[in-house]
Amino acid sequence: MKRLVKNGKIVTPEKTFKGDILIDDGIIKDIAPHIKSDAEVIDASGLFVLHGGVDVHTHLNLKLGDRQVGDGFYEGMRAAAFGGTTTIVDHPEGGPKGCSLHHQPDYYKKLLLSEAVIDYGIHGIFQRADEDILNEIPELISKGVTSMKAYLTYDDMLTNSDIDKILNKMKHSGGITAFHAEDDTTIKYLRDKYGKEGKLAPIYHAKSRPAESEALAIQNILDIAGDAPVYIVHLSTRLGLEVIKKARLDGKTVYAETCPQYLLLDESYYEREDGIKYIMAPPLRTKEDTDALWKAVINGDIDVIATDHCSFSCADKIKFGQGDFRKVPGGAPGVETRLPLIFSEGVINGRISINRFVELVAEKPAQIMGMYPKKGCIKIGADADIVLWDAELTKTISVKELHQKCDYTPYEGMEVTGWPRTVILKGEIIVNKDELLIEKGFGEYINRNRKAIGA
Ligand code: DUC
Ligand code: ZN
Repeated sequence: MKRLVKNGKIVTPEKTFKGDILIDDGIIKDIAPHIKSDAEVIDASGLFVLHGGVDVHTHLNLKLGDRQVGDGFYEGMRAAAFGGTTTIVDHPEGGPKGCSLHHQPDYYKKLLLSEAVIDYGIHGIFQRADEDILNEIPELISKGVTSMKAYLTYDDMLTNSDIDKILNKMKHSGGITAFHAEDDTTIKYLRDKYGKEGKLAPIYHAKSRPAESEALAIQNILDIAGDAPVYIVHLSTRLGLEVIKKARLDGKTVYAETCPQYLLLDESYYEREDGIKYIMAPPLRTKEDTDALWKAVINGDIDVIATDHCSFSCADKIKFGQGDFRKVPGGAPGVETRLPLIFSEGVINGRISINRFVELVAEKPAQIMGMYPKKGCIKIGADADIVLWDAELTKTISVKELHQKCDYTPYEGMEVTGWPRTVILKGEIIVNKDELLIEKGFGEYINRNRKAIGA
């Protein structure tokens, strides 16, 4: 089916220009000021034409023991689509003890086949680093899993020797290693200390995971990394950022991802009556941290804005953890609100250009995670993943209006300007105003390949 997106203002990281986009068979076939065609016309007059959002940090369908997030694959992807995101890369939970490296990506792939409404990749997860696991790395990468995550805290935490082996093997296999960087020793000590002192209110969640623990963990990784590429997920502190900046001056390849919650919310939220909702790891930080992260978003030190969408419900947070921050399932939803929030706070508030906006939320994540130029850009030959963006539409965020299943949003009541009107994936209109127009199974697995890019 041929479609012609007409009269919009097309936005790329380099420029904004008026033009038409011709789509055939799901692919962008032409971009020009005026295209004559018998294709079905999608009128984009008065709207910006952006590439669909690429969110490379979600946890849909996550299950940790007896705790399950609210948004399964379908609900999370539906929410993403309504928020203008057409591609995600999901982080699975750890698999059964002793399982292979392939286990979780294979398992997720199977589940997603019949559930997906947008396109997706799947990250790998390192739960140990023995010879078998290391030997699996090249094969898993050849199947499109070009990025794998290691946690420096939680149960499947790795030693420095493990990290060294993983980074080396990933580098030689063309993969990138993502790190959840929080120092486990510090956190365990402080959680225990506050527990013994009966300091169990949500604010102690933040105090038990201090900024120094993030900086220390990042420093540790980068000391080991040599010239292997490193991707730091959900950077939340000024101190962590300083470590990354210094390592870059020393020639290291390190990418930094942050998320809307670390730019827009701060630790004062833990003092509110509903402070339990904001328990996530890393925790919300100080105003000084949010200011430093915005500065890094503006000057290019932050590469990616993703979400860490992890939708444990408020009901479950209360059920499991009321009265003890250590028992609250951590995480917050955000996949639907990422683009509007960053557009509103970034572009409308004059912090960044619309061109930098698309770089942060689509192009750079697609590049780093090996999906470019199929995804992340409006170029001839790319998938026609396009959002018609209304930069004047103002809405007040309310969980009642969102399309997630999760029962709350951390951004309830915020007034936000800039929302998608129409969302197109591979040339098909998947969302128009308030309607999802495709069936489960329309979303496809992306066979990622880092060699194709210049990130
Ligand atoms: N942080 C959370 O709060 N939840 C899930 C994973 C993570 O990194
Ligand atoms: Zn995460």
